Amino acid sequence: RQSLRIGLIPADGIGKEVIPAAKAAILALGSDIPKPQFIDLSAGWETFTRTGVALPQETVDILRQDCDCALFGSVSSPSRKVVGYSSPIVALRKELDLYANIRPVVSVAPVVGEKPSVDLIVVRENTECLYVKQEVQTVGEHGKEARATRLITQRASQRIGQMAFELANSRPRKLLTIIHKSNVLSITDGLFRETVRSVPTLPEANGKYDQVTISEQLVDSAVYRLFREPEVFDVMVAPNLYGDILSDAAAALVGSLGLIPSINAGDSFVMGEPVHGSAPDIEGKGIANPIASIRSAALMLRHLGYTKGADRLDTAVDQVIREGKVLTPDLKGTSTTNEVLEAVLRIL
Ligand code: NAD
Ligand code: K
Ligand code: MN
Repeated sequence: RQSLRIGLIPADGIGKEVIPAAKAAILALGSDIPKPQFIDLSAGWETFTRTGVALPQETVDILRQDCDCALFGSVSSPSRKVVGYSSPIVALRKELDLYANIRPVVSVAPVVGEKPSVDLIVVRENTECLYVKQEVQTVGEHGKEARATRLITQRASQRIGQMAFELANSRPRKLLTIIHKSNVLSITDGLFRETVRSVPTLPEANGKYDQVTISEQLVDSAVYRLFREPEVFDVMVAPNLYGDILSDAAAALVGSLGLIPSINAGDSFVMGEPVHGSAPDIEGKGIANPIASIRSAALMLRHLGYTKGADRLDTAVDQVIREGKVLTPDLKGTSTTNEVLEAVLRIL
């Protein structure tokens, strides 16, 4: 491959501060990856207020036709209903069929507040559950009533299950925990649980996952356990909403959301994205932690097979964390986004 075409969608808030840092880190990899070519694309709340559309069709078309992969920052979605607005990241995941959200949470050093020996991956289903966003409000006998559809399909559960088994099988401990709430939601979560459980018995599995130990845990007690003994978890697979919540919770164990990367992965496209949102409380101050985004770039490159480039990014970031001298305020440091980036670039 001659070049690597990377769509950049910083979107809103600190996304605009951390995605440029990821870009700079990728550029520092030199010949360890094909020559990167960046394509700036718009989406988000600001785009919506400017143009009336949160996810321009042009952005989707360019991602599909002209990009090998993409990096997404974060959107500022309002908590109230705004006519015509819909979260562009939720839409993009569906448009590009990025059905798996893979979120590794790993402790690398005793950063302030960090629990040692956390080394887990949350595999979050990325296209359905309550995120189908079919909500209605009606008026009943006792006033307003709001309902939401929670969609769980065999197809989506099976492919996220396959992704989770693949990941678990590739790791030393080979442990997969299925997260659900089937004791209450026996039909929806029941289908998810059953379908994931049956992945090793599919003809195409063909004994591949024999070494994987399967366990399961109800989502509420999984959070409890995550806080008490996070070391018991290896790969956790969950429906969309539980996966979202679990990964933010796991982030707290290793010090900050500003450290946690993800990829949105499908069969033909991958988009790196820090797990955090647009962080309006620190936006514009230049103190957002760029590490989640740099690690997201590493995950994206690794997914594409550029292991050397990915390793270099991860090693540099880990070293900065371990040294503990140049850290942003979320990690009790006093450094800026740019100072952390500079420290990473010096190592690179
Ligand atoms: P958030 O993740 O933006 O922030 C939670 C807390 O973590 C804040 O205190 C913030 O300052 C801190 N934080 C997050 N990232 C950080 C970083 N890189 N460095 C330092 N500190 C960091 O969550 P929120 O406050 O609940 O949501 C804010 C907005 O983000 C909302 O509009 C929400 O819709 C949006 N959001 C978007 C995405 C996405 O783009 N996929 C994900 C989550 C939230
Ligand atoms: K994000
Ligand atoms: Mn989230």
